[in-house]
Amino acid sequence: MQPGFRYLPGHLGADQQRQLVETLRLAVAEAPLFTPVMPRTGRPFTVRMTNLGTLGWVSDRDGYRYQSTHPETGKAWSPIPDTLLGLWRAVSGYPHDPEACLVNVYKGGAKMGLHRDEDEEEFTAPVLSVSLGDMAVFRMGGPERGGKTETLKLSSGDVVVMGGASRLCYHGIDRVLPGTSTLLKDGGRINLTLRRVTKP
Ligand code: MD3
Ligand code: FE
Repeated sequence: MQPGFRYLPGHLGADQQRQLVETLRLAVAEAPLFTPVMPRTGRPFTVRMTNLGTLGWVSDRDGYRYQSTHPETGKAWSPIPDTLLGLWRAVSGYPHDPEACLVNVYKGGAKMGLHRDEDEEEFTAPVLSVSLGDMAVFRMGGPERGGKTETLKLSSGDVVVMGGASRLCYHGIDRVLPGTSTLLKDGGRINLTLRRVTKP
């Protein structure tokens, strides 16, 4: 894997995972999941999303961007819960708090194609990912599209920190493996990514 990539398997225990899922249920009640569409084509993502924090990532026909309000309700996103802020402060190595927590929900055959996270202004901050629910096949490449890639299975409770050179590398989710976790009653997977968007 690339320098700056840190894999913390099982970093969150079962109780912390259950507590996070409960917090997310409340957050989703305030800021419902939406289906983003690709810029220009309007092709829907297979992943549904919402956000927590002062800024949230959205994608629609006009493009990708961060904004302070939910695209459908127009309301501000709920705050990032203290447990996630504590996790960021403990493992990010970055001296300012995250502004965005993107919540990706994978049901059925949902997946995420190879892409780079480059809509932020602050690339010296890592992206921190938390996996919940069914296992996923995560694919990680290098800084150029078309380069060599490798895969890693991400399980519920795993934390990944993408800092340094890994921060701008291509990555995606090939597939979710059904029936590999009992955390979510209806199955599927939730991924949280904490991000610093603006330069402090
Ligand atoms: C490597 N999410 O939301 S998390 C995304 O599991 C995203 O839902 C995936 O890619 C998911 O943008 C993967 C792991 C991850 C997140 C950000 C990265 C890996 C990364 C940024 C740079 C390099
Ligand atoms: Fe990404």
